[in-house]
Amino acid sequence: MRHGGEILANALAAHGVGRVFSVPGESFLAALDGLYEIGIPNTVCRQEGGAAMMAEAWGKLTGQPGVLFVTRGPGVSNACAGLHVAMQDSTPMIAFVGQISRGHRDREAFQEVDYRSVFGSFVKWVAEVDQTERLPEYINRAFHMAMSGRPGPVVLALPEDMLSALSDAPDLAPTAPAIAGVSEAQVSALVEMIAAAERPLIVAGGPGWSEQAAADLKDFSESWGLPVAVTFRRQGHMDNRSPAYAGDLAVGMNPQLGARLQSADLLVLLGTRFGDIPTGGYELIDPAAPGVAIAHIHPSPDEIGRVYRTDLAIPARAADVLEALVRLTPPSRDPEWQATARAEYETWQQPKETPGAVKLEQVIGWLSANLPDDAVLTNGAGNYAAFLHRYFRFKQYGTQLAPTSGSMGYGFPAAIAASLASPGSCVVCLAGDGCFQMTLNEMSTAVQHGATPIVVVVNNGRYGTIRMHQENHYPGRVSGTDLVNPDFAALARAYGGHGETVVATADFPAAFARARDSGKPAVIELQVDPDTLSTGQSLSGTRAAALARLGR
Ligand SMILES: Cc1ncc(C[n+]2csc(CCOP(=O)(O)OP(=O)(O)O)c2C)c(N)n1
Ligand SMILES: [Mg+2]
Repeated sequence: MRHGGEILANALAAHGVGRVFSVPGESFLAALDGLYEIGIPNTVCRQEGGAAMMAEAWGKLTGQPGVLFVTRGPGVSNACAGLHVAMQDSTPMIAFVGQISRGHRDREAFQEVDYRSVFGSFVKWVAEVDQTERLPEYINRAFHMAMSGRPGPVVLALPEDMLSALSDAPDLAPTAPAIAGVSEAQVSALVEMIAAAERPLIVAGGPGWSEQAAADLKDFSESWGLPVAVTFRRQGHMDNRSPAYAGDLAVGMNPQLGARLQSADLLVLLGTRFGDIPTGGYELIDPAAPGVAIAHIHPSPDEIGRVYRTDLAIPARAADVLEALVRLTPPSRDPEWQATARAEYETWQQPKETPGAVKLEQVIGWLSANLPDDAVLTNGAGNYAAFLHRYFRFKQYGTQLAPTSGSMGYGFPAAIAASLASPGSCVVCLAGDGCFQMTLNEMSTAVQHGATPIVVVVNNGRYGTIRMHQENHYPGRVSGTDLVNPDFAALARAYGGHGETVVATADFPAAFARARDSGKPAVIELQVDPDTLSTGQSLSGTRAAALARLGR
């Protein structure tokens, strides 16, 4: 006989779970006991939001579900931020959450949550385990759901008395992965479409890629003479140094790449959902009248045809389609279309000077030129991130950890997870002053567990992104966007980390070297000119319209 916590921990071990992330609660003591018994490392965090983002980043990095344990009510409420990232980013993740005893249900007992109604559309699948002996079955299904088709987060609620009860239920071996294959006929149809097109554009994105898939995409696009755009925060899907790489369809994208997307006569959507961000809010390609042939490859048939009608639908993983394509002999193609796309990307990457003594564009340029190829870069949300997306060249798959969902606070916990996954490796988190303060309490988690990420905090003393929108939409009426900040370097030292403050661009390389050599989690505060990140040239038309509307 084993208690539910032991049964659960054995099931995790059977699924190859090498680490879990948690904030403890009295609701799942039996699960903690099971983890202790089996010896699965438990990264105990300071707040469930950070813990959930670490688990999500673990899922992104490894392709296997990141596993989280949080308590009921307040614990799971805090964890929502990370669950939402996993949902929008299609990341495999399983959150085990505590629940009140079965006999108290529906009385709104202490910290009770009706998980099925709360998480119905928030996560991919939610369930509550009522019988101890069915734990192995539910956990198998949780892993299956997190990984199948379009991956995503699963919430599994564990009533306290169910978890501590004894059962003689046997372990279950993991279920076989359900991976849709690609047929020769589908590959031939795709090849014909590409051969017939004059201006084909590959748009690569989505989850479930691999180093091999990124290498295949590079070989395929280079030898076939095809330009490749990647979607928002999926820049590691191809070596950015390749002559086929044309840039990212991000928020604030290169307008020339947007124009190229519009002028293409064939879009090969490789693994991406192709939503509002790569299409400029569905404006560059109108779902009602797309005006372009579309071949859509996605592991979930339900995502194909969801927003855009398609001419060729291949419900398969991009990796498998690329593996087939890379073996074929390419037809000849005019090199012009690919070469101009690349030239436009390189022009876009030329540093555009910002005001002040610390030039963020130069700092990112230095990182791009000097970090090892396998350095992992993370970020959350804010205008500072646009500099990373624009000026950094990602060289390998798995080197970009960033929320396509635009969640502030993500970069630091993601960097901790990346550092734990590969101890001693180079992991750099770029964070805004606002962004970092959402999860910087995890600094002590990093110290406790031996993670050594380097955080570069871009301090402009404001929620710069929102100030930019505010100045454009309501000129001269600033409110609610100023920040009074701590001394970030001193704070890092107080946590037992390394701290640096940089006030001139030229001082950055030495500060970075000291941070790297410290062998501790490190924070480098960049004191940038407030206007660096809040002047919205791209919105100047909006600003003019707003001024006219307000009669100024
Ligand atoms: C969790 C969360 N809360 C609020 C927002 C809205 N938001 C987007 S960017 C931003 C400001 C970010 O400030 P900071 O990190 O300092 O970066 P900056 O824009 O100044 O470069 C805010 C508040 C968000 N995306 N996520
Ligand atoms: Mg800021």
